Amino acid sequence: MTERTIRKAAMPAGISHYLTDYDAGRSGFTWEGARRALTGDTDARLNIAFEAVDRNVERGHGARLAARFIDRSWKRVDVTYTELQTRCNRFAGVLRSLGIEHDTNAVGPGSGPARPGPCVATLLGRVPELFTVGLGTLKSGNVFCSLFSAFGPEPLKTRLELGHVRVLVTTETLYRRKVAGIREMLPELRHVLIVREDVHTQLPAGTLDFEQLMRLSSETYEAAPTRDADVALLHFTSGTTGRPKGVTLTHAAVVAQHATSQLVLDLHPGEVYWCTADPGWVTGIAYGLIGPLTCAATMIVDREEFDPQRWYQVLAQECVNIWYTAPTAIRMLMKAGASLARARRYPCLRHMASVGEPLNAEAVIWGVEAFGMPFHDTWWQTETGAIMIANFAACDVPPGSMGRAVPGIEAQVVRRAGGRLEVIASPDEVGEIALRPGWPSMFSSYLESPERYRESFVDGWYLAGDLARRDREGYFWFIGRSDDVIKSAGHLISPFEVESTLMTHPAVAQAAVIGVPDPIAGQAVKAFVELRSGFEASEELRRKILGHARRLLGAVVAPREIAFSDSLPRTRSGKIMRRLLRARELGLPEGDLSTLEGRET
Ligand code: 6R9
Repeated sequence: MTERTIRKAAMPAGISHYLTDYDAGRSGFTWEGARRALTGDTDARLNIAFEAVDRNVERGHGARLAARFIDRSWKRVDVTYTELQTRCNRFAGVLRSLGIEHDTNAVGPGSGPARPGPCVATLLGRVPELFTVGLGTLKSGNVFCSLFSAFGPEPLKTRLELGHVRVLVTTETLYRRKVAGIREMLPELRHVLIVREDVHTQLPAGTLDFEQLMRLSSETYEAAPTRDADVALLHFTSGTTGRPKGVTLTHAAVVAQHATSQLVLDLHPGEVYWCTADPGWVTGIAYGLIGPLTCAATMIVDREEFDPQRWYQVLAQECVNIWYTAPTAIRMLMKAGASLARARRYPCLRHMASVGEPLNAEAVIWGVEAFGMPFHDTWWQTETGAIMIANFAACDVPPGSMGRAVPGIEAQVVRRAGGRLEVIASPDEVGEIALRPGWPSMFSSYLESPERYRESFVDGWYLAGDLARRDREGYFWFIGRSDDVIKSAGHLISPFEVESTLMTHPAVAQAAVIGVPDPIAGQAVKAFVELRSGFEASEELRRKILGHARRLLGAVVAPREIAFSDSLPRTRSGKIMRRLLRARELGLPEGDLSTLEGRET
């Protein structure tokens, strides 16, 4: 705690928080109890889509708005829980008609989990079809993967290959721009379904009309008899080396996503909730789709990109109660000034939370200035499948802290000592964040990398790869990553993936990519490039290489800056030392790399 700790807010009339007393909330919590509270039974079957949609219809919430989609001209498309159910059933039927179905014969030996079913991916923005396809796929027992629509063809190809994706749902524009050119290299991709933007144009060759298939499909579909350990979701995340990591989550993840939507986001039935995350990343699915629906909330989905005026309008006009956003967006709002925020009133707004990158203390305090309440930081990862550490609505908020472990989660700061781990007992000492396995949304594998998966666990703990300290009261304070992965504007970027793409340019001999501090995005991608002999460094060449990277990777992942270097620093074995480049960039003494992480945040 610090002098600046923001004392817990008074409860709004008529609402009682899900977690009122932290210690009591923790000690009274079990995951079995959470599963029972969600499903109301102890049935061995568990299906995410059933819990998110059908269960609400069963409980009489069918006429309630599940989601409201808002477009550029503020046209709203409202979808009730019953309508969502019908759309999901139709899409599950479409998959059946295409021969993409959950194969119950694939159930592993004994009571072991089924082998993952075929993968259905989306390459879509925030559109109603994403809900239909995501939940329809889960209902049919197949595996759902939402791909980031700003990716260029190169990262898409890698992910479609790695995920053995059989069906892809996308728009005509995205297909022509990003998929058509790589389609031939993807023999496993059997069907591409197009969500049409214009009904008059001819569909690209080799694709099917999404809506037409939906119309021909039945309105009813019985949820596949999936069980807790069956794979449901595939998310891609970035590592320091090698290909992206395919993280699988099981149907049991819904238990943790539901429990944390209540305990952390404090989401009550019927409340209006806005998650600003892109569906191409884990937050956009766990808390932009599944968790809030299991709470019978109404989701606001703004189809447009960030714009301060527009965001304030969404908050005010749509009467948002709970808002889950990210530090980069908050910093951009701060830049636009608190007076812009205060130009409107937000009588419905009662809880604000943040995730994805370090949330600086100033941003938390700015929340009070602009909205009369702090942003509540939350920490988790694709691999954890749900929020693990958080500031709770009914608890004090020390600005700059990520909060405390969620009920049901044992989180510690540890240090490696040989092959063992040592829990750091003394407060405020820096170590790695470690979580005790056993929570339902913990990832079940890294696709096709059992070794990488095993290596994530040491001595009975899952190691998150983040450095932090824990204070006397149990609050965690983020220090930095323990690896070279870059987090820019909330997007996790693998330096390796960017380096590999840069090296496909004929002028590039070697590339090293690091994150450099950026006041808004947290980190920006910077590349150091060594040229092949025969090429001269020039402004024109720099622009060409940048263009090449943007075209293949997409603007979000591509470097913002390229510096030419005569020789990149290497270890004796020839590995490029990104850490040394970071030290130079930060003006740190090169010998003193131990303090690097702290400076990076
Ligand atoms: C949900 C999500 C995970 C990594 C994580 C950490 C960083 C997430 C944070 C945070 C500081 C927070 N991160 N939340 N850093 N404060 N509150 O973002 O998942 O894309 O897998 O990223 O993001 O480094 O390890 P993912």
